[in-house]
Amino acid sequence: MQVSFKEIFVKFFNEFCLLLRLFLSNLDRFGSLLSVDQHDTFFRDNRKIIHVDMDAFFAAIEQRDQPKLKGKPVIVGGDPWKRGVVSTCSYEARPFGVRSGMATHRALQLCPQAVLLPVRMDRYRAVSEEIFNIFRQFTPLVEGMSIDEAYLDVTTNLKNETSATRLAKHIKDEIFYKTELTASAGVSFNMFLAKIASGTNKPNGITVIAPSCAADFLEALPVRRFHGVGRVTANRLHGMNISTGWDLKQLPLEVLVETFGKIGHYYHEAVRGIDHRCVTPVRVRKSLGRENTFPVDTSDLDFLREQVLRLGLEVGGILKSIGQRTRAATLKVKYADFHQITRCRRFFQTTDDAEAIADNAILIFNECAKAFCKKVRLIGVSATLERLGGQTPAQEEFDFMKSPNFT
Ligand code: TTP
Ligand code: MG
Repeated sequence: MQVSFKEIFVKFFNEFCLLLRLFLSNLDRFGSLLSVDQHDTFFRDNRKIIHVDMDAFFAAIEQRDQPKLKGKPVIVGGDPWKRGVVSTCSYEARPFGVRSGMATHRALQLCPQAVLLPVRMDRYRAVSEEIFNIFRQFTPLVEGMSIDEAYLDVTTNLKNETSATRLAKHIKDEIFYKTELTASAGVSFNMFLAKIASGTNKPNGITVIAPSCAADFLEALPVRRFHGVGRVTANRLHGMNISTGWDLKQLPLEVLVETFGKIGHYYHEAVRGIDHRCVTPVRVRKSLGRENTFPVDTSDLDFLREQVLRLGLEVGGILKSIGQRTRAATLKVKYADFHQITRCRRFFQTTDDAEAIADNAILIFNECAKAFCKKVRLIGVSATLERLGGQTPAQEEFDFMKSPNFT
């Protein structure tokens, strides 16, 4: 009996499909055999992610170190007479309207009985290290986002615990046992949802967004709470009569991209609970920036231009010294009323030339300066770091804004 090539091919193809189906239905068992990269790819949509964020981190450490401050409004921040700003405050100060980033002077007007303490960065860094060591007892897949927050991929974990919720409780308990500090945790199947979850029930809470609840949760969520939707975008959305996730979901992708540019793709996916990012233990720094808060607000354009030039040269110098190149420079301007703008300009090719970076920053400054309507409080210049493969990150502003606090 003669067997044709086609028949052999079909037989092999069927066998292959069967094996593939068997493999996919047993992913859990195969998981432990996979490398970290393969693990991330295969489990992308079937993962268990925990986001942990410490509560009132700097202030809570101060209250722990000085028990007499427990239960009292505590503000950690800069000198009100030197235009200092609030780094954070204890939950007792929050009902008075005190917030991170506001002028300390204003915060003390809102809550005069608050105890004001200076920032002790070394102390907070040491506690942060303790907390990250605890995270790594549960999984090696820990991605730190700032001094007090991290994502943990616990799909498989060092405790062999199948419930991510139980694990989150265990992590919180361990943090409290070792540091006497509380944390809030969010549990879900991707990073975007885990982050929203951890902020839902603060302080000292756990929120779980299971796959079956994600759509309802996101549809009811105010747009302002979507990570990446700032005040300006939220106002724009409200102007379009869009105030919840459900409203946002009704907008077609084309409209979102037309209205908001590239970030429209992100909104389209986020509101559907889609986020394929993997928890990456070593986060590559995306940008490097320097900024200056002036002793008095100013609208002196020559002075401001000189500052931009100086900051641009400084950033370029650091870039060269660490052997990095940049593809874009960003200018940040904070007005006297704390309203802030960032503008980015790309180079034709990557550079590490300090003068080119400074020139680019000046060009942006000259374009923006025409529209300066208020006095300026702070000005900053940052360079987007070149990534392997030559890609420029889409959201470099986020890193830029964070860097001054954590460097
Ligand atoms: P956050 O986690 O944003 O704030 P928090 O931990 O104080 O309070 P929450 O319970 O809402 O999470 O930031 C962590 C620390 O980073 C914070 O304690 C102080 C510091 N920080 C600044 O220095 N400047 C800032 O603008 C912000 C937002 C934080
Ligand atoms: Mg926090």
